Amino acid sequence: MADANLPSKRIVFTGAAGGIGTMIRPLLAPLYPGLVLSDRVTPKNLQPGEKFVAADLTKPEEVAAAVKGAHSVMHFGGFSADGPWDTILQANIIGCYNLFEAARQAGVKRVVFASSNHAVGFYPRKRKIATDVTVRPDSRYGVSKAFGEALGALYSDKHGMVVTCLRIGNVGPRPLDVRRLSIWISPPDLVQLIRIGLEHPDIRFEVLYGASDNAAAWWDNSRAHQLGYRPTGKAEDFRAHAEAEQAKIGPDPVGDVFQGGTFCSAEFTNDVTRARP
Ligand code: 15L
Repeated sequence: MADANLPSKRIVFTGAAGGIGTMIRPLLAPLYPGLVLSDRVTPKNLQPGEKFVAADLTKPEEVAAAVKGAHSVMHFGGFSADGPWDTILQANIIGCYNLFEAARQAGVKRVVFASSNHAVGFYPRKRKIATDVTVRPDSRYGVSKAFGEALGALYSDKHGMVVTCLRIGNVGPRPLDVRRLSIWISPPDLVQLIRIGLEHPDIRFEVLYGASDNAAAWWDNSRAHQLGYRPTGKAEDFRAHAEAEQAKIGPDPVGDVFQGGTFCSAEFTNDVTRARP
């Protein structure tokens, strides 16, 4: 570990009341006693000993108050699916800017940013991609995640902030369908990646894929492995379940071609053959 005192330092976790926050809070609590949860609303089942500070990401003064005195921030807050432009603009564009800027002003050393596979969702499933590919967002949401990655690069290069962007696939106890066999990540594996972002001494700016050890992976996550990532989740262990669930879903001539699935087919007006590189 780079900093033996890190666990007791203030680490602010935005979006703590959301789906991912709810899954990983119990795993983070014993690792980081200094963790401070943040969201617009108080998380359900807040445990004794869990600290919480309310903050609306669209309000710079609330974000500044939340990150004051923080050593690190895990930024998982914002809108977690595609939505109307104003929703994405407020929560994920303005909110993300407010977070990075407040973090800079507060002297925050590290940010782990919850990016998404939807920043690169228009890559075809047939292609294996590394983390240095040009972004190909599949939605306004995907664009907002690419924006967050770009902000992270700016604050790293210009201000020396240590930033790790996790292009998260789909977090949960098991893959939900055939697409998720390629992009699933278990909660403990996601926590491993967060720990790398918070603790690894050699990081300046990184983009890593948030995926478990999936045989059907579309992503080359060798950089994460270089940094010590050893995922234990294997999507193939759940193939029968994923295929059974897939059988309940009809074919999607657009979404089935691209990594982003239904995020690609939603509002699609192009010809599939033209969209495919
Ligand atoms: C995401 O980025 C979303 O936050 C999540 O709700 C899922 O849709 C996931 O991607 C996915 O692609 O399965």
